[in-house]
Amino acid sequence: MQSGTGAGIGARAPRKEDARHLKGRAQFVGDIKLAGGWEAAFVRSPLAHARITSITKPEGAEGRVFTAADMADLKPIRCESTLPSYKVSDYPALAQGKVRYVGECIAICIAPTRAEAEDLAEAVLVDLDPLPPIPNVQTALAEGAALLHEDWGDNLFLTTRHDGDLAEPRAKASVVIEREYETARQAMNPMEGKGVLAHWDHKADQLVVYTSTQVPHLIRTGLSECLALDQSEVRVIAPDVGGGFGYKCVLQPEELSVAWVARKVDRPIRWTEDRREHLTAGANTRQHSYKITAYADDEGRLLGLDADIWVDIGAYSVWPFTACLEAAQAGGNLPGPYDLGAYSCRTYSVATNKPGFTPYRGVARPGVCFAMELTMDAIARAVGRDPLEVRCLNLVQGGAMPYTNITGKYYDSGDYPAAAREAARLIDVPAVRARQKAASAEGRYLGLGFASFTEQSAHGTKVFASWGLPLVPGYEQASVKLTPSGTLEVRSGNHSFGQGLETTIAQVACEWLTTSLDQVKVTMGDTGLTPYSTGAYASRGMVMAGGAVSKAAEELARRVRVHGAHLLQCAPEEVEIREGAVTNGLASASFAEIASAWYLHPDRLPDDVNTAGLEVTEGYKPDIDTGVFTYATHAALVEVDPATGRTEILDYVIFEDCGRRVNPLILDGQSYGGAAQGIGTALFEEALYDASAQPLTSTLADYILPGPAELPHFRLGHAETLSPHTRHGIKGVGEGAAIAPAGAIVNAINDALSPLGVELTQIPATPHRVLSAILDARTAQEASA
Ligand code: MCN
Ligand code: SMO
Repeated sequence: MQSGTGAGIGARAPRKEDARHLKGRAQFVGDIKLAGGWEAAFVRSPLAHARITSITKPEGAEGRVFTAADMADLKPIRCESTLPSYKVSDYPALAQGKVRYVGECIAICIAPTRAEAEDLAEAVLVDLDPLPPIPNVQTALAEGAALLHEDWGDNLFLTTRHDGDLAEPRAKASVVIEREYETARQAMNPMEGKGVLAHWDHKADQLVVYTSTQVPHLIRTGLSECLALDQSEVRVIAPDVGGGFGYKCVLQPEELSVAWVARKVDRPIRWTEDRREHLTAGANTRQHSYKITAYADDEGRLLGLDADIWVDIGAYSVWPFTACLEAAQAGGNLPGPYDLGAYSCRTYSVATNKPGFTPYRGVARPGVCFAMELTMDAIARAVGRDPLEVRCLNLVQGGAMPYTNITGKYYDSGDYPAAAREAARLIDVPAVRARQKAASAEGRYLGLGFASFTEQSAHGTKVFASWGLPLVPGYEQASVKLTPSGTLEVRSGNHSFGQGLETTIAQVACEWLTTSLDQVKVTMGDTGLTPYSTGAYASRGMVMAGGAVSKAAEELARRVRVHGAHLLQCAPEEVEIREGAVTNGLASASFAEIASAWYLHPDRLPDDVNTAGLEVTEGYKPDIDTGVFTYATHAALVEVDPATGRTEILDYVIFEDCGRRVNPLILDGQSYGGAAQGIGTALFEEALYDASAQPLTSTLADYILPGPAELPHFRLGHAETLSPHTRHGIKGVGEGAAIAPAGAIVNAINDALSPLGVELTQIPATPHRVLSAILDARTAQEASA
């Protein structure tokens, strides 16, 4: 590789996309204006579980209100899976026969403005015959429960089993820890809600769909399947996207309805999700329950683990990740970064009257990390040892790498205990303990907590195939070209939606072509202009799109050297690329001169010139399918006010290793943003439902997001162990920081409140929950006194 402008891998460069965002010049779905465009509003179910007995359209609204009966030619979203025991739930764009959650779409109404469309929606009369609601896992699994999908016979999407032999741990354990843990349902709350705008382009003879998505090529595949269009008849464009977080990596029913209606009425139709729609119909992630038995010896060495995990999936499988993903990930990731002798686990993916489960930053791992890390601390307390020492004893040791864990995950590289010790060093454990002691003397409650995890990133074909998905991601392609004026163009079918890929894939191209970042034009997210990509999720963007750009840029650099050497009248071996030019040390040919020769003056190049030209498309996959594992330890120092139950985070440290860091500035942002979301999971966010499965948290006054005042000043540390399996040794890390906060913070709360005999096992640790735990502990102590 070459050296040059300092814009390559490792540069702490400001993001290319920031200028337009800061100036308000970005273009989101809501900003796009198409002549004759109308807006859509949905009639949504007010009941969680009911049969639809009739729908009456308002008079005079012909051609402006559509129901499932109008859309007989539209196929439902159907997620097949090859996993045994899995049951398929057809997810219609508009409810058919019955509704299965509050907020499910029943009709789509269109009008010149959103306000008129909403008025129309209010005038649609829907008669519903209520069915017994299934608000939670307990009701769903109870004897004689009502059925969400009648033909299933029960309310289980899927059960999985990992049967290990726990006889030895049971016989040898001197400590047995039994715990139940609960995590709340959440909504993801990207700043920009979902949005979609569709129209039929008669010149291209194509449905053109602008949609706020992480996965434009996947949406094209999904839309064309459901609309029975050839893929060439659908073009999907993801413009600027204001955060995805997993919410925007699946095909949504509104996308289907809008596309169908736009084609039907032959005019541009747009739907923009509002916050209330998001908080109700989009409240669909994170909710797990755990029952765990851990067997340890008297040093705190974990000998075996037995677990049951329930996931509250909601009503439908989302495409293409299915209801299988969350529980499969939970069961596979519970052992986390630990070296564990025996493991048994059963998972239950349960259908309830709530919106269907969508992956959210961390996918299952925030839950399993919470459960595992609280269990680690419980073991430490039981054997009377320091929780950090018990962690380091149990973590896969650096010398054991690469390491295949008990669930078959292949940890490619790194030193997990070193990261835990570095986190401890950064938070300064002796100073923290002294501060805690001093505070305690004043009647204040300070606590320290740790959480460690691994983040499987950029996993490929075999892993996704093993989850039985209807569609298996594997590789990635990208195009790189020198324009006639000698600037660089990068095209990727992946997308940049806040995580900075637009800048970092440009940096990867600069690594080979040593041009400056503002000389690179990046085109992403348009199926009409980019090679196929399944998109950015599962922390795969940097490894996959970065790898493809790197391969293409390497080949382009080779061709540029050949042409440049010819212009300099020397051999290609005698030249190198430096600062956007080819040089032999004596003279140089600029990219502009080389491009000009190729495009406009072939007379300057040899007769037998390689006609492949200055445009290269290359494909890439890492040399293993099992993904590359980033890892981290988080450490939190908190103060809990026993009078109000409020927790304040006094200090927060993240020590992380994601292999080669492409842009350290962007990565700091990934840590801050991820950890902020993790703190929401730990302390604030909870989509609540009542006994009839009515959502109770439908505004941001009820659903509490952490703001700047609730967030600590994060302190970060890094190791950089290159992965042996990816280009440049890069590992993915986009989800990581969201995984550990709940474990670290609740461990810190439990440490703070241990003098009161409190052990919290449920998140979010709201003031109400903390206070109740304190009162319960006091009552229990008084009863036993
Ligand atoms: N990066 C880097 N060096 C590395 C790894 C990553 O510089 N070694 C940078 C890259 O800019 C990359 C980003 O960090 O784009 C995240 O890296 P990666 O792990 O490859 O994740 P993806 O690009 O696939 O992005 C998706 C990921 C996921 S799955 C969720 S969920 C999430 C996340 O990223 N959603 C986000 N981070 C987000 N950040 C923002 N602002 N908005 C979202 O919606
Ligand atoms: S939840 Mo991220 O889009 O994998």
